[in-house]
Amino acid sequence: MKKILFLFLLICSYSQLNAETGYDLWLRYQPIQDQTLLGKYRQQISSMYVDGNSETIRMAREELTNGLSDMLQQKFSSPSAMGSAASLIAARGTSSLLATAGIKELLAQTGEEGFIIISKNLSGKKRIIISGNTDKAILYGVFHFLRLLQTQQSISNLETVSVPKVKLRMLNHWDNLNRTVERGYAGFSLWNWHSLPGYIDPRYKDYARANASIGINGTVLTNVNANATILTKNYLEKVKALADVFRPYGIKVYLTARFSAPIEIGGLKTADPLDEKVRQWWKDKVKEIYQHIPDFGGFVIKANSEGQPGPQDYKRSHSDGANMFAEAVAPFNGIIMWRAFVYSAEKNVDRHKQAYDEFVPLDGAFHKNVMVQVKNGAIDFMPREPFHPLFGAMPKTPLMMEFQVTQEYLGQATNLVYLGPLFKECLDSDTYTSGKGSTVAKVLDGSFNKDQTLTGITGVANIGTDVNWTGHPFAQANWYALGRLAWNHSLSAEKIADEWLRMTYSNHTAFIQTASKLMMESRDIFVQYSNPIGLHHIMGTGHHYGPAPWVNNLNRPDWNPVYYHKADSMGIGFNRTATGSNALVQYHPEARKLWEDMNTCEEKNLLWFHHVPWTFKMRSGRSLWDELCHHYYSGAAKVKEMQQSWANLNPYVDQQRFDQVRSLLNVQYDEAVWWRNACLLYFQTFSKKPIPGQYEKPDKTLDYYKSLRFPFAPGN
Ligand code: BDP
Repeated sequence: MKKILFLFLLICSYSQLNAETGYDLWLRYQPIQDQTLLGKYRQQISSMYVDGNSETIRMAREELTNGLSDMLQQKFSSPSAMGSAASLIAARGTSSLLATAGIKELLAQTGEEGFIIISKNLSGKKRIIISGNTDKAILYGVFHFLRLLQTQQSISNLETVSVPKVKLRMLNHWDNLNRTVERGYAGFSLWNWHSLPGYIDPRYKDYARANASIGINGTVLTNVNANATILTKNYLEKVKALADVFRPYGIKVYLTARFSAPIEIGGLKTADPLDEKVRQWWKDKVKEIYQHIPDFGGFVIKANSEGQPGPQDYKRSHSDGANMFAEAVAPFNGIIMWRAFVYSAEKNVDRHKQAYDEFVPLDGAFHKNVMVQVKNGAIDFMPREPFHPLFGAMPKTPLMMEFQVTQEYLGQATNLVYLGPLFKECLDSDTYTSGKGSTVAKVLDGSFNKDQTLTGITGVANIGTDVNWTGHPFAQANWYALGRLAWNHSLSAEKIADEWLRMTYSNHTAFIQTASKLMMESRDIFVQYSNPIGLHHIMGTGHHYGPAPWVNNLNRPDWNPVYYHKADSMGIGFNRTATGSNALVQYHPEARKLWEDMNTCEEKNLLWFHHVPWTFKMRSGRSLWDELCHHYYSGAAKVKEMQQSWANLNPYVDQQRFDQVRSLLNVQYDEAVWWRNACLLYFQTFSKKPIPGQYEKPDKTLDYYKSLRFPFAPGN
């Protein structure tokens, strides 16, 4: 009876949680409720001092003051007189305050951005020291320290040394100058170009704070499908205004460069990268940019891809193009990220193979300040995709990972899909290119090339003007995960989900257990009801919303879903073995072994690499057709379970965010059933086999699903 009463009171108290919009992301700094813990924290942090005067230090001080005051519910400040008396000191290693701290050796390991957080006896008093070699490092340390409190960790004996594994940790915004966002599902672009530079929306600062809190240090403001107007004087002043807001948070600004800009805004007749006038035009343009933004990061360039102009228009190579830009930005320490996302409809070659075929011969031909930016897989950010064969295949060229945080192919903003497991699956894949254990992550971080100075991970942003930034409340976790993994690719997806949940919702154990499971399973569930067993690229045309495996009438064969699933009366799947397109040959023989033989191929990628008979016996004992039905039906059924799990979490979540997730899970269920029914009814026209009797039959016809249209679907 007592127990029930307690539970009742607990539920009452939780349901009074204040409504939240989600705007604060994971930086909510909620008052700590656990009185024992609060007492301990208050004792350990009785006073604080942040040493220094730079803008960055001011931001660190502001964050620490606000964070501690809110969480510990007592007023904190950082009085300049206090200095050595404080129990929490954040200061550079060179600060006189830390002269006797004995941290030199530690700081020798942390480079420019890494930090330490240690407990130490200093002048007879136990203290917590946050330190690094730069102000930016201290800012990162401050955010990390706040996270320890937010996630209710012990701060008794701290000995953290944290150094980012890659140098460039970025977001790519696919934002257009008219504020639409290509593949954006969270409203419009944050960048209000029209009111910039005069009006600085406070949101710009909050954007920078959020990024700095997870270690992101670069942002590409514009769409890869670039518009040359961003490079005109008017717009550069606007870019400068944003760069000024981001700078104190350690974030550099980058732009996309349209290859044909010399013609479009420069009045030249050509954009040939070997033409002297063109080269000079870019040099002048770059100089102008640096006059506005002295620490401008550089350019991302999509060239000769999906209709974008590029060097091949002039019979020049990708390296000719990239090196022209590299030369222009080199005097200012700028870098070029040249995208490897290229495939041509004219070539009758499996799209999977084209980037590798074009780029591997260019290994070693790029200037030192060029990175080749490679998507995680060879096709296109699919729900599940083997790692891109370029990883490990260009040992002389630094490769930048491009993940897609925005869920173009993973349920957009209506489906709860946590991408941590997807990112990790790719990062942990073994390329075998420098022996066993040559994971994609190690290729990226330069483990196999001592001379590699540029390393990086970027993600296509999922951020827009929606009040909660990302549309789906749980999509915030994907932004968070990208940053955390870019900092430390060896973190597990579980650990990241756990941190995010604690900071974004609640530290309550019952909440964490259920919500973490929900997140960790969500990506596999999405794959099951949309693209199981290695199916890919079977989504709706243009907007990419929902299923449309039947589409076969697009201009380019490699844009048609039928090109990818190849269903016929015999079976289904893309034969990429030696008897088919032989894309497999692009992988190291050891890596290839996972997939080469239909009988031993990992089942999750089976149809990616093989055309498999409908009657093929799967490991479950079922035929391929029955297995396909099993996946589609159990995937949809699991969304029902997700709904139930979420319903149980009502006591721990404020009503506003709870309701939004609940409603979206209802939408997600409907969409799962739509994927399931549409795909199975269509594939059944080839397999000619019944949907096994235990499953409820689709209540709509294939024609109905084919007739659906979404003229205003977002992000298109
Ligand atoms: C595809 C998107 C398209 C992008 C392209 C790219 O559908 O909008 O422009 O990738 O990465 O997945 O360039």
